[in-house]
Amino acid sequence: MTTFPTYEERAAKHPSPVASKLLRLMDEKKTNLCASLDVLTTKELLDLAEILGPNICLLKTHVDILRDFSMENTIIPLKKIAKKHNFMIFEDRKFADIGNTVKLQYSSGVYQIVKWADITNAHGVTGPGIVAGLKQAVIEEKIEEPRGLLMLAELSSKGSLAHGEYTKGCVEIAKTDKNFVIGFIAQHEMGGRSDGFDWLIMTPGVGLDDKGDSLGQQYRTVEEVIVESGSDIIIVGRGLFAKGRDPKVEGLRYRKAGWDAYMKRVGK
Ligand code: 5BU
Repeated sequence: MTTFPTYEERAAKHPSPVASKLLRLMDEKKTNLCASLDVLTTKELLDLAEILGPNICLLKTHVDILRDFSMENTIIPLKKIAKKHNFMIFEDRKFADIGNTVKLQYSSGVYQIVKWADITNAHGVTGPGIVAGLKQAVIEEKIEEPRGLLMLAELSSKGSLAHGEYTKGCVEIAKTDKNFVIGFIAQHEMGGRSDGFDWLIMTPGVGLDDKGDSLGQQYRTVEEVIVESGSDIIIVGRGLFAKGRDPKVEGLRYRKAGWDAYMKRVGK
């Protein structure tokens, strides 16, 4: 049977400062829960960040959903809450263009994602130039805090075309920059810790009460994702805060489920 190293052991050896910081805080806080907050207003985002903060390692945003986004009123307070509760921020931007365009999209426009998101992600459809373009934005903007990229290797939605050769191609693209690319958004492990890589696997489409939604989302349980599929981080959205759910209660519940599953996986 394969033995899985702990988050702590991986943190100590990881070549990426972002991955290392995240693995360390997961170990210290005892959580592998990423809250995905698809909400319409800054107030809802900040309120949920404050409530869920103690139970999460990562907060995932889609800032283009917010009606009232601003650096001053959204990002500055969000960063303060992140510092207070010790979690990192992941903007789920899903970049998908040629290197030069994504470089501009990452650094400029209304959102200036490179300035504040510890982690973002990209599709592999345009080839390895996407990694190089995003990395150039980090360098040219002289960002001092470390930044990390996840490649979208697999999706949770029904009928997704991201599988087989496409997924393998994403892994090859990830290998082009071992310090910047920290892992994958995927439904399964992507080659584990072979060839000197230690990919972080983050998995959306996680729900303990529902099987999916009416628009193609498919949910698997925490146990399926962490123990059976070897993922490292569970990404949970509506399971935490949909109408009728108490985010405080659900935050604790998913955190415990995620941590218990991790303990089982590492054999503790
Ligand atoms: P939910 O409310 O837990 O269904 O939200 C899931 C989030 O994860 C949502 O923000 C999606 O954009 C995101 N997601 C996903 O659901 N499935 C995927 O394969 C990818 C992202 Br990639």
